[in-house]
Amino acid sequence: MNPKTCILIGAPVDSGKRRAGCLMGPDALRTAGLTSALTGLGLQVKDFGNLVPAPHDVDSEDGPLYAPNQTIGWTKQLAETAEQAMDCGLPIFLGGDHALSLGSVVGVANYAASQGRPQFVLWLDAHTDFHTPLTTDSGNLHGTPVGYFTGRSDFDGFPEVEHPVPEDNVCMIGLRSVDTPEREALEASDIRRFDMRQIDEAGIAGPLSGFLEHVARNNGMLHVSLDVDFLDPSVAPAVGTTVPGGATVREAHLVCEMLHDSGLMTSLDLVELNPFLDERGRTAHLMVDLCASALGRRVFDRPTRSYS
Ligand code: 6HN
Ligand code: MN
Ligand code: MN
Ligand code: MN
Repeated sequence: MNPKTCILIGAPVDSGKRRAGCLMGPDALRTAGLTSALTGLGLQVKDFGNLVPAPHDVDSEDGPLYAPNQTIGWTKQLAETAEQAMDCGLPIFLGGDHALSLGSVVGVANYAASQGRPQFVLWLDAHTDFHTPLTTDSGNLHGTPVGYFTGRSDFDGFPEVEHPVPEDNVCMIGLRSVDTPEREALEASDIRRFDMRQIDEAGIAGPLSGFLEHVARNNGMLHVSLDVDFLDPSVAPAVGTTVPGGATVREAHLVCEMLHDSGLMTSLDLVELNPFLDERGRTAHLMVDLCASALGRRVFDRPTRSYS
């Protein structure tokens, strides 16, 4: 059953990298019509407004990491809010950069643990975001959320991850920019990963179906994290980390339509939208349309597919 209530949680996180602008993301998604797109599908929508980070020490400018204290403040706030919101419906985290997923995923995983259910994560991104604070070259913490929520070490000062998401419960699709330390760690892990070449060769539906079957067999809760740069920059320019050769509009919609048909998605991040880089709102509108597909918008009805 798909939940009937969506909870919009604005998370104007901009501390995950140096280039500013993602703080405008939540309001751009609202301006692009997110609420009416969802109510038009017969869903209830509650908007929790925009969060602020938990109190934190001021960041200095000379460390190897960019703005770690601010990201720690966001992680605490988001983890708490995410866990609470899971009781009210399907939370949609409006980013904000991808550092928000350090908090959103930990929060939903804590909730899943409280229900005695396993947490799964679908990572739709050009990047793996599997760094730790010690392996990142850029010092940008938006490149670390998967490392954090799967329980990698060296996240000093961050809240302890009580319920790490098991590697085998994580699936990445869309990859085409992977740093060497990420590649080495990933190859030694059980994380499922599909780069763009595999999508070119086999299509996107097969890898996704296989993962959805895995989620369903385990009665899992499924968090989906959609980074704007999953999409090709020609259709989604409003992101600081564009990488050519990304998903097409139809590939992305198909993923979202299959997610809806599966009935498995229990929470969603829409991240990395930088409205400062957009062209007349086209990226914001595309993200809203994808979100609508994930929540049931379709051209024609078709039988619901059940995975097991
Ligand atoms: N994202 N691997 C690069 C870095 O700086 O660590 C890029 C990270 C991109 C982050 O996709 O949200
Ligand atoms: Mn990302
Ligand atoms: Mn617990
Ligand atoms: Mn990315």
